[in-house]
Amino acid sequence: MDFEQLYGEAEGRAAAAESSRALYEVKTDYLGRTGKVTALLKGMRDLLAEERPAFGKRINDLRARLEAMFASFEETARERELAKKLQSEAIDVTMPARRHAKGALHPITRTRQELIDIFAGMGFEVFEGPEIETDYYNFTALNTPADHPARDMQDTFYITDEFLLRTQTSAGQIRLMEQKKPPIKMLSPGRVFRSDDDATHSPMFHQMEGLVVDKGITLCDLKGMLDEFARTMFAETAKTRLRPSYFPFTEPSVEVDVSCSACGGKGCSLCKGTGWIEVLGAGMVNRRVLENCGVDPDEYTGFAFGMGIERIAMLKYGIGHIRLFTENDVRFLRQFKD
Ligand code: 2NM
Repeated sequence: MDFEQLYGEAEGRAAAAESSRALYEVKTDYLGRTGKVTALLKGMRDLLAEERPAFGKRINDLRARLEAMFASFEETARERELAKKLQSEAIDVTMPARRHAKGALHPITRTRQELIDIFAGMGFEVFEGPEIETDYYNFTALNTPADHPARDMQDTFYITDEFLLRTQTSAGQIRLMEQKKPPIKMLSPGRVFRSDDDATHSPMFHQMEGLVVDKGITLCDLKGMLDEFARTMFAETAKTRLRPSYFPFTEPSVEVDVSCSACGGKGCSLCKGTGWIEVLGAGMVNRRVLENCGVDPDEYTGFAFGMGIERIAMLKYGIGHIRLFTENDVRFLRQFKD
């Protein structure tokens, strides 16, 4: 067998191979376990002992040359295939992108976030209590006596004699006040439940209650904070007005009106000609509520406030019916894209 002829033939076939795979087959044909070079080695058995070393060396040289030759063709094939793959997978970055439909935050989520941002800016911490509460945290601790109308089965969704769906987020504030010593400055957003249903009331709605307890807190602190809130939430020129009211958990208690941002206080259909809109309830925390939480009312005082997020959103965006928030009509929801 002429080694040069064998090498030439292998090189010719390797050059003609169109892929790494085809090249591998050619290589196996020469250097594989049953290949032509391996066959030459096996043929050495028929040689005379003194001829074997020289012949063996020639085969090894041939094998080394073949291996180098195949390696070089393999390298070229790999480069060629990579270039082809890169070309076929190339992305035209100048092509216009497909349009993505963008959603919008629900107006309640948005209003809730806006309120949290305003109060967080004043140093309030957010605390969310459980939606299923006990009669104690929802009523008793909040100085709501057993014969109070708010306890009536008609207003509250009771689960058992002891458990109920909270009617106000202040239930959770009591839990925190029991655990944490003043100073306290917390904000409690969340769902509340009341058996109530008309254009402005829904059996589930969202509340945002705030509580501040420290030494020397007065109604003036409440009024100042409310003015700041009204200016940020409604209008730079907004003012607040306090009217006497009653809540079992505060004494004194107040209703808070904000000057109508639609007419600037002159009187319009939104404020029904009064120039004022009722926005929230508030007051100085009743000393009996502080006592119930282990806070000494002779050392500490506090103010608290509560508002319906739906009500705030309805005022801010001019929404006429509370049910619009839960109907999920996209024509309504789309209007809140920013
Ligand atoms: C309101 C009105 C007045 C209130 C009271 C408390 C607590 F936990 F300190 F007792 N939290 N929120 C409160 C006071 C809520 O909502 C109309």
